Amino acid sequence: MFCNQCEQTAKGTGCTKIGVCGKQPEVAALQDLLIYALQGLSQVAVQARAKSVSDPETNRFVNEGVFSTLTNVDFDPARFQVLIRDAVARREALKARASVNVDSPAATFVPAATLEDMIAQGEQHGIAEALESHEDLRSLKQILIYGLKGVAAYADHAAILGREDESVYEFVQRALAKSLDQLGLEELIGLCMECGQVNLKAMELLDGGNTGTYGHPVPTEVPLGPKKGKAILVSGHDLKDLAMLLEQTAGKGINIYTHGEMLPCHGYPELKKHAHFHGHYGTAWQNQQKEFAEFPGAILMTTNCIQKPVESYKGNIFTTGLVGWPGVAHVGKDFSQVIAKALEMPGFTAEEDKGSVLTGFARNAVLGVADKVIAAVKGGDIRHFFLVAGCDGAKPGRNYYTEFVEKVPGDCVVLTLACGKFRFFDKKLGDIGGIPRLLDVGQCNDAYSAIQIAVALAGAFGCGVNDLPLSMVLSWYEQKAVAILLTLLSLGIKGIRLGPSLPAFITPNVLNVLVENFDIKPITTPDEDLKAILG
Ligand code: SF4
Ligand code: SF3
Repeated sequence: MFCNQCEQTAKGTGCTKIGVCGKQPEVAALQDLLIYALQGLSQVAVQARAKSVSDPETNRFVNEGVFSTLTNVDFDPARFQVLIRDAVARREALKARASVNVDSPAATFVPAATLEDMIAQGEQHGIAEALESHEDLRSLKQILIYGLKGVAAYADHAAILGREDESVYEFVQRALAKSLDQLGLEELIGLCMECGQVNLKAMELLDGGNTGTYGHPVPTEVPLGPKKGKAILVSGHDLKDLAMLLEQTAGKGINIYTHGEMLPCHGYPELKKHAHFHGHYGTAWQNQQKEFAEFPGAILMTTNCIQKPVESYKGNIFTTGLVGWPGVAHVGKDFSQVIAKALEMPGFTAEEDKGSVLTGFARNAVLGVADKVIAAVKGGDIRHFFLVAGCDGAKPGRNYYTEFVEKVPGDCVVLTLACGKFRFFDKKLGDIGGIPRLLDVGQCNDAYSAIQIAVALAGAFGCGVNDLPLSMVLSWYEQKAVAILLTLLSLGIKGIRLGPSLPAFITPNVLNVLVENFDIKPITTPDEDLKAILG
């Protein structure tokens, strides 16, 4: 196997024997084969679109397939086998429907009859040498394909809430199809920038879906301690799954807790109205084996990031949607099995006070007090804003982000989003004239919200985003972060600090291009970086 798509890749170069994430070589091969099948399907879809044929179901299928290969989503070989066969069946159906004839190897590939032979096929279509032999061009193709995984994830979440846009599907398929061609440096850089723009659109669609369905988040205090009683823990990113679970558990004496990226859900009016939507449990994804083992109720995983469940809770955890782990019960949108498990389990035996955190500072809430914020900046009360955002992960170097936030001077405000916030989310940083110094904007996809806040502030100050007293200190782990980084670069945002380590798939030459054009830099130490930013 070879996989280098995430930040924890083995030795900082690539997982070759087994994934550090727990991905088995056969799953890696099947994921590669699925991408290949989707590239072939996309070649056909591009030709079909040229004849004004676009199939809504196929469009959604392509994104679901791509999303399934994102880190920590699906580890189940059986599910990939089905997706690969489905991709080929849809490809042939689309050829017939649009009367197109594409005879490339990817568009005519036939999956082997057995799982074993499919795995062997997958090994021929890896993301490494087979994709492109020139290392800088391969680097750019990997950036593009990994970025597409992030776009597909956000677009899929948005589609679940009824928000779709043909331009997103068109790009994902065009880029997948093109990734099989011989492309030059300029063309690949252009596609990566376009991927960033399309990701902005996907995040906008998702923002519209989330706020349009559940209202604009409002500042909300979320308890970190449990309530006495039966419990269900919901992890992942999917608001609709949570909403359905809240409805299905109403009046059943079960309290619902968020985990990881679901924390910001507490701020949405249509979710927080449920009296049994209690609080938040645990921290980021990489601590789940310990934290889930101690949770006395059922656990529902709605998207990434699932980790290998340990025996002690394997019978209590359920997956839904695109998430999968072999041997873990996969449920649809009827959560009766999850509810039955929660009722069977002891639940929390006593109430415990573990303090609270604030969430709900998405664009509407922050821009609602924009006058106050602008006055505080003009009056010198707020010196600088830091967006300390991105993924969490297991590496010790990620303490940088905790220390950085601790060391941010008292006249500066920290905006945060995504699961990296768990490095500092419960710090009491106080406020500046009533404006909290730590503002949780939301999930990773709420990078859209943070961008809107930055654009509005730039408008108010009559300057560009790069001229604002704002610095971005980002952490990455999986491919949604790649997509967000491409979005920020495509918006011309400069001087981003990135850590904890740079992606293995970026070659020195590609890094040079990024440094020259965007002044992107690796994090160093909190003291040095703060000094460089604030002087
Ligand atoms: Fe390795 Fe990350 Fe790929 Fe998992 S997703 S196999 S940890 S590079
Ligand atoms: Fe975290 Fe997986 Fe990236 Fe949504 S939950 S940010 S790592």
